[in-house]
Amino acid sequence: MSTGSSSTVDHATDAEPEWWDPAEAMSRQQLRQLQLSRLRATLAKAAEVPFYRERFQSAGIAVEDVQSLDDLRKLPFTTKDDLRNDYPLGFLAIPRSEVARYHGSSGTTGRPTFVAYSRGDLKTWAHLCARFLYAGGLRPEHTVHVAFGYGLFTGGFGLHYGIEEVGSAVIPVAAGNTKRQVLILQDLQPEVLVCTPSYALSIAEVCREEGVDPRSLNLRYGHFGGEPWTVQMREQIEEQLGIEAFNNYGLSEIIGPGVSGECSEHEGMHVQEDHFIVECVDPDTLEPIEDGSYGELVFTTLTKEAMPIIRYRTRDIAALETCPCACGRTSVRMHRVVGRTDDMLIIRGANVYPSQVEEALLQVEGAAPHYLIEIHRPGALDEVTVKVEVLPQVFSDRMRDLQVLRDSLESAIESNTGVRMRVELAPEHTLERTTGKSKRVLDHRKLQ
Ligand code: DLL
Repeated sequence: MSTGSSSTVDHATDAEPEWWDPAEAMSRQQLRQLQLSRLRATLAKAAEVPFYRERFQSAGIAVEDVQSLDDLRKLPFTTKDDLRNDYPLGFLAIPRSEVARYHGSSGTTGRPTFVAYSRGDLKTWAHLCARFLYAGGLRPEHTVHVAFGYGLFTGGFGLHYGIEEVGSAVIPVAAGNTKRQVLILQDLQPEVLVCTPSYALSIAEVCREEGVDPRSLNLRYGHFGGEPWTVQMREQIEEQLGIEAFNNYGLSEIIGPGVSGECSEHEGMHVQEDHFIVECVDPDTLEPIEDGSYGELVFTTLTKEAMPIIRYRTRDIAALETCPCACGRTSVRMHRVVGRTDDMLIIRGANVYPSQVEEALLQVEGAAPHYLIEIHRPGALDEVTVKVEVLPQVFSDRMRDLQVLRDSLESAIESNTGVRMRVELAPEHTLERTTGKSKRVLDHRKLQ
């Protein structure tokens, strides 16, 4: 059984393998043994990085003290601030001469957080992306349109090499120039689309504007990730593009895309546990959260050479599921991310994630999946306005119908979040579109 980074699929036979790498279906016991030995090797490597050496010392922990996976809990967490404090490359565990590539976090302001990859890391990364793409229907005979940014952002290059490892053809279109995307989708007829979920909707919209029915394209599957999206958003994408949509998750600090991805059961994203240990903790107490309950995800890398990371606090809120998946993969699955702790809005004392607003909006017929949440505090109390675009056929109707729609949206939001928000209906195309990660919140309280 292979657990390494090379492909084990035999393309010479006609029988279609169930998974890309048999390691995806190893027994839990085998997996735990593998995790422990990889964890110990990772800790030995990390202990050569001054940051971890000091952290381990001040926590009074030696690498030899880690005798079981439970001992992981004795180790300190790593945060984004730790990476920022050791900017640019304080976490590097190999000589600069052995670095094969750099990427960066997607923050648009301030300094990026750089991450480095060895040649071995790049192979592992391609392999992990190949696994989730294969689980979501990608086969060597397919052509894939990649509309993720190629650059410091890990989306474009990460998926690109995964697609090549499956043996499929890749069209590296990159993000932007949406009319050109439509042309390429029409002319090269790819079966698979890869981008952020919000950009998939923008592509569908521009298709229609160009007089092309997005459902008439040759697309069959889509692999979307890079930002939170709700089940309702998935339904919209599937409906508008006539495809089956798959979710995949990752973050640059850990490797990029490839940390987890959905199989065709759509029952959560399989965490690639032979390469990462995942924990779910209460973001306040940092105590473990039971399976099925929501908490902050924490990842430890097990095979990263250039930048091993121990117990990285992602700020992403999700739940873990350990019950077996019908697909046969044995890994833990994570539910879709509901939001980030730093995106959580505290409105009049209540905690609200933008995804709860999205869920409510898309349950009401007539609302388009384009919205912006604006928060002001004119006096003592927060006021929230949700601007939402309305489908064109609805917008041209009578005033009274618009009033009814607004009331329904306000009630849906209130029942989903517990907070009353004012809804402002906007005509089609009045809210800004993005080609990458969408911005759903404008918090004027922070701008004051
Ligand atoms: O967004 C890596 C990636 C690229 C994943 C393409 C999937 C596809 P960063 O730019 O470092 O890396 O941003 C990581 O994006 O902590 C989450 O908050 C969010 N995120 C990524 N994928 C998902 C997803 C890439 N499927 C941050 N659902 C993460 C929800 C996601 N949030």
